Amino acid sequence: MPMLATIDQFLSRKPSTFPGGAPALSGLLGHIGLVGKHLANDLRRAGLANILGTTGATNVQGEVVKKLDEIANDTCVKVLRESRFVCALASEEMERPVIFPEGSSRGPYMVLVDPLDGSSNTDVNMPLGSIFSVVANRQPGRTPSESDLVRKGTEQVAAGYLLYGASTMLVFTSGQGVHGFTLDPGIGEYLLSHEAITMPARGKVYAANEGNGHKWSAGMRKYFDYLKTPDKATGRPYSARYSGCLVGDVHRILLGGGLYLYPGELDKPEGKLRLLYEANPLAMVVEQAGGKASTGTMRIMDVEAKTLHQRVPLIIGSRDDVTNAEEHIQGKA
Ligand code: AFP
Repeated sequence: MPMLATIDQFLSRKPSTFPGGAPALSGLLGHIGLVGKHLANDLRRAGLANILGTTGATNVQGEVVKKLDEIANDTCVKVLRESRFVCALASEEMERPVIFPEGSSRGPYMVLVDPLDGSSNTDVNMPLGSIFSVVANRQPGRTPSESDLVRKGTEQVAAGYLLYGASTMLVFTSGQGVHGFTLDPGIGEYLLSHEAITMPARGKVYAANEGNGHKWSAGMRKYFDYLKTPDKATGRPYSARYSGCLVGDVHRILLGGGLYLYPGELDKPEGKLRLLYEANPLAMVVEQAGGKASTGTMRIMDVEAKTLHQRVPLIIGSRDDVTNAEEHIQGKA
């Protein structure tokens, strides 16, 4: 069996459209991967290291902060502060971004992260993730401002996630397909396990918190009735698969098809999920695998970015399933 490629070996195989080329992308992913190695190590021993439970504080989202949320955010800041590729970092856990001190060698990339996605799973040993979005400083060498980080999804130059499941994976795109690397804890290296992931146009599963169903529009509720109505020809009813971790659910759908929905609610039309470091990066990944990501009425990556922590309804997954959901939401089905 040939030796599985590392991220650097894989990226140097073909020309890269990433600004700065394959070496820059490989270097940046190497540092994001290092965040993953630290967090995978912490999570594996979390029950032994008194790092379960909450800190007692609440974050900018008004959510109770888990000890592991704080550890994950600190790890992102510490590792990316030392990265010569990164000049700024924004995070779900920080009200304002960190603009790293100017340095001649500091690179033009700005990273936006959800350091620990699915934190309601931390204390019950269920899947967790980290999500990252990368945009380029519009004026390399000039110290960026917060507004330089608030960008449309179409301006991302790379995006992806780390999945902390039975194994730890790094899945990313830089606009040239979606590729998955699995961490081999024995050698501490991410090795190519899923090259050029493509999604089926339609799936058999859906992921949503149906406990919120009474807050949804009539069109959305009609779509869920559609999903659960038996019909052999269209493979219905679909099965419900909701893990409490967006990364885990999207990873399942990326490999097997289907869709994840966190709709807007009648009293909260913007929904729960954050545009810049949850919806946009996963939208870039899913689109690059042939899928689709929508608010229900428009493409996620075309949504105007206005504030760092803005929320957006998210329907993401197999192309035909998302289109079908949109038609129900818009009253066309
Ligand atoms: P947390 O990271 O705050 O737990 O939120 C997780 C998440 O953003 C996403 O990973 C889940 O799919 C979704 O929210 C869970 O939300 P509900 O608890 O409202 O179902």
